[in-house]
Amino acid sequence: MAENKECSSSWGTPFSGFATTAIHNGQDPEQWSSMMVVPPITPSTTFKQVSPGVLTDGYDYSRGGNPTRRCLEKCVAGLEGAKYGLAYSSGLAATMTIINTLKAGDHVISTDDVYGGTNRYFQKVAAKFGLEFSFVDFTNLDNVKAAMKPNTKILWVETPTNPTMKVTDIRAVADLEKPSECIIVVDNTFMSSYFQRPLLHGADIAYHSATKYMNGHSDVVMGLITTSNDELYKKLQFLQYATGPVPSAFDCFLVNRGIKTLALRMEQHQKNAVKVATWLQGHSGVEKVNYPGLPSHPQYEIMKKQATGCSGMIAFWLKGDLQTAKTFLQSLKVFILAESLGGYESLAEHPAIMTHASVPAAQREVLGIGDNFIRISVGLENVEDLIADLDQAMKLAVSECWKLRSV
Ligand code: P1T
Repeated sequence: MAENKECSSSWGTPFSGFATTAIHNGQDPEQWSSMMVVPPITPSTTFKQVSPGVLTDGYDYSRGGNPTRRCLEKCVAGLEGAKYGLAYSSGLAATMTIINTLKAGDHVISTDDVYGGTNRYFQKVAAKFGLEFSFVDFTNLDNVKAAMKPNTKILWVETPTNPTMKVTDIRAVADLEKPSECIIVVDNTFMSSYFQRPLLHGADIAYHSATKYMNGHSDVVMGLITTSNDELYKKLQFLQYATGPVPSAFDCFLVNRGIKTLALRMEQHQKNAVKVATWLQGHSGVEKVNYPGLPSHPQYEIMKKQATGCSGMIAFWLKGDLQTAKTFLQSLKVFILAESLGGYESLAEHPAIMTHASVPAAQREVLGIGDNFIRISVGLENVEDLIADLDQAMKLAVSECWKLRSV
């Protein structure tokens, strides 16, 4: 994997190392009169003005800006090697804000295999306002070229994809011929800034559902956007203020704190996931495993080129049917059967019934999100316990499957 080194931000001290940036960027004690080492939670919604319109530190009302939020926004900008960072009240609020930069008649080409909520927002909400969406498989860029139109304004790339873990070559997308105003958004949720920094590969926006790895503790819902494009930043900041999907100061404090251990957490997620994916691959009850950190993944070489490692997300297909999958998921004792991902705890889910139920059934079938498809988020527990848990659930699922067949 490529080396994970340089970070810088025009918003804070540029540090050369990722962990140093995560711990110090935007956190300078000098910004507070009492020299606090840990940035304070600033719940105040409003700030006293020196005289009408004359502000101290640029704050007037917390929807427009808040000191705790600003610390987080600076920190994440540094992590992505961006000039600017912006925080929103959820990943989908950040999605909505990016889409709000468009106007009726504009066209978006999206990765076909995006998070179910992103698909639902595009097709069931944004499309109502006259925006047009095409969903294509970005693993073959001929599909993207064929879908391109003069009014294409956004290429929405989720890589790896949620849930089947397909990988897109970000640089190759950036090199495509496209209309002059067309931007590339990369949903970096599954990688975190630690393993992949899309702006360095030509993307205009790096996006996160910070609910996942960036926070890492499954106790905050938040979206983060970074960009180095001045004009785009102004639009996104204006929309943050004008439409109001902002996170609370407390949530900003928590995510800013979660980021301090991002490097350590991601290393351990990866170590555990490589062992779990390898074990799954060797199991007779498993039909196929998609983990981009293993050479068996179809886009492993692209992954090596553009990322410094791989997270705890694994997609796999059981040999069996819906009952096999249900028995497997219900039998897990350490993995928790729940939506979401990227926290310290291991989670498992059934995308067709849970996170991707809103994807039209025909599209789910094409994507391989079927009855026997499982997604897991490998957490930070002892990996031996995780494998033992999968093993006992697999035994029960396989025997259930045989029992049903013999009836
Ligand atoms: O849940 P929220 O913070 O609004 O983020 C939406 C989102 C955007 N992009 C990706 C790749 C995501 O995975 C998500 C949220 N995903 C889940 C809740 C899930 O279980 O897949």
